[in-house]
Amino acid sequence: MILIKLGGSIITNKERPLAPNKTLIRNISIHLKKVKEPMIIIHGGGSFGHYWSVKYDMHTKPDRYNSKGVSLVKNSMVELNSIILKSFVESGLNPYCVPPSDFMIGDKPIKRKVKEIPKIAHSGLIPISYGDVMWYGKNKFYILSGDKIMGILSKILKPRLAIFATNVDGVYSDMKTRKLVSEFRSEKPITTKVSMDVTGGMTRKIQEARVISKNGIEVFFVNGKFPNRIVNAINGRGFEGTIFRR
Ligand code: IP8
Repeated sequence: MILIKLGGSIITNKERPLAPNKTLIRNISIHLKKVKEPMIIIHGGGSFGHYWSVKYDMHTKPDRYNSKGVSLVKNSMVELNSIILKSFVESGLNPYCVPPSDFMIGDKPIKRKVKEIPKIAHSGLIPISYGDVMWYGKNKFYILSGDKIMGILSKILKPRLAIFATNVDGVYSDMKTRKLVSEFRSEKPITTKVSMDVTGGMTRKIQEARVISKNGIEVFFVNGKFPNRIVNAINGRGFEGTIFRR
């Protein structure tokens, strides 16, 4: 079983609010049709969820955020998720939406619920979850990122591999020359000076990837703009990207 995170930067146009990248979503779904192994997909917020969370100053920290903001973030993620579900169906896949509120209470996973998700994947459907705004209790909400969901699911489900598809080729040791780091060993401290991307999104992904790989799960960073790289990473041929290993 494989976990795949489709970054918001590939499924949406981050430069424009509420702009899905329908062509790439379609192209990714067509490529995923070639995968014969059960998989679980997580997607990010891109110019949907992030657009509204920035506007209403909402973060990963549980807080009493503006109710309209909470509602708009939630609705925008449902909308982006529906676009993806529709595209998957049109490509002949059978997606099954699993919002994180199905397997989380507050900021904790419900293990029994999480363990049901791969069963759905083994039945021939593709469970799809996404970063979301979550009820925390005591009138508080928080933003749960898709990267965090990758960490939570990996820890409980121990997938064969976890793939982060982003809009860059992998982790660069130098942003100027775009020199790619081909492999990270999680037990070693990072010695190379890693240039993070502008949003800081890559920092969080690297942290999450290191935690996942410490548990013995291989983590691949690939450029999702070339969906064949996702398929190659799964099939173990001609891999282009960065691998995190224990
Ligand atoms: O794009 C965050 O998910 P991410 C989703 O994986 C929201 O960080 C609601 C902003």
